[in-house]
Amino acid sequence: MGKTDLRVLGKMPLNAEPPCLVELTRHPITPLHLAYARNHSVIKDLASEFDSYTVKIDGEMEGMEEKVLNVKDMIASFPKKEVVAVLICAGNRRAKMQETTGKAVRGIKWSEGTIANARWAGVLLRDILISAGVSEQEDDQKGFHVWFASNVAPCEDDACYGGSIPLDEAMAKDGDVMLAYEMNDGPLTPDHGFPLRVVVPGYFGMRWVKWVDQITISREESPNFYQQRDYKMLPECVTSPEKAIDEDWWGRIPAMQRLNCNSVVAHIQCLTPACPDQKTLKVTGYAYAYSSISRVEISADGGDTWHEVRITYQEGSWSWSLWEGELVVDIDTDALEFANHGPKNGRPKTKITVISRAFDRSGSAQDTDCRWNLRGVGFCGVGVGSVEV
Ligand SMILES: Nc1nc2c(c(=O)[nH]1)N[C@H]1C(S)=C(S)[C@@H](COP(=O)(O)O)O[C@H]1N2
Ligand SMILES: [Mo]
Repeated sequence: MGKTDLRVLGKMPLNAEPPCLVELTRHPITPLHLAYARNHSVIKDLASEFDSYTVKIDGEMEGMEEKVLNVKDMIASFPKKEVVAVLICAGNRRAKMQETTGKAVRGIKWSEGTIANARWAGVLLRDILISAGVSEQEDDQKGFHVWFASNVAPCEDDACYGGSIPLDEAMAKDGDVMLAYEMNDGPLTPDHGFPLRVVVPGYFGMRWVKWVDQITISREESPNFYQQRDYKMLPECVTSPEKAIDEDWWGRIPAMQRLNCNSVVAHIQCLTPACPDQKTLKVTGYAYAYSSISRVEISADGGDTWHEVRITYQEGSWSWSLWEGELVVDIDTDALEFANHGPKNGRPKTKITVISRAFDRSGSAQDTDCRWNLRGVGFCGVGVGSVEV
């Protein structure tokens, strides 16, 4: 699948992420060979079924009639819309949560690479839903949800893959929720959902249903396992899967939907020092939020003082933000020699840790107090990187 550049965390189904954040963040638009793969089922190659591939649309909303849309006709008859949007797994940074809290989390131990900023093209879901009779009146849409399902393969925990989003999100006049058939200016590849996948800019990846073939309007959220029994930030007191079920925590905690505000340190480079007891560090990373990023800050003293960095890339409303900044750090050489009992291999080394935090356009800050949760989802503690100087 051309995914040889990824670190494979699971072969069957395929789950893999790019191994190097320096390489990942070098590209504003993530090239396909660095786009992570997250699957709860086998990857279906539907190329031979393209001509007959259909999406069924139905629902319990007044005025709707069941519709079966052939994908080829759909692509030909609805306007093409393009959007740059970042796709992020809710389990991104799971390993960091475990490392930071010292408590085991359940799930694939993703590092910080389950994120791909891509250019998507497809048809607006809004246009499709209107053609199926969904009301354009906001009042009529309240309380409804749009279910997406893929029936092409059985999944690990359910007969099909599914999820839902609130209908008003899909119908928003300035929204960009789409059924995409292109990624980075080419047709979707089988692993990213060919021939059709849902793209929900600003929402976590599990709602971006691949190989989508069914759309349903309902007063309830999707009953699918991946909406109801996974992808929820359970409270800290829920320490086992049994407890989650016995005390009905899955039923009580809302499903994760919109991206939280988050930042990650990708790389720290030590620039040539101006004087021996000072180091200039160049720090780079990424950040994202539902309402896009307004500011990112870094600190080399554990958060006592923060320095704003430059946003070097941000595109439209839904992309990730790439950032870079310089920090001048004082090194106490006397203390260093003492701590290391004198220079060993030429000169003593010390480890400098840099942390990051982000702010979004709505004024919210990254929730860096982020706690442990059983499934290790939504981790947004400070971004952390370190370098030996
Ligand atoms: N049909 C289907 N759609 C799916 C999934 C899946 O397992 N099956 N995984 C979801 C999850 S959890 C994520 S994070 C993204 C990953 O998309 P990618 O593999 O294109 O990176 O797809 C989502 N859509
Ligand atoms: Mo995911």
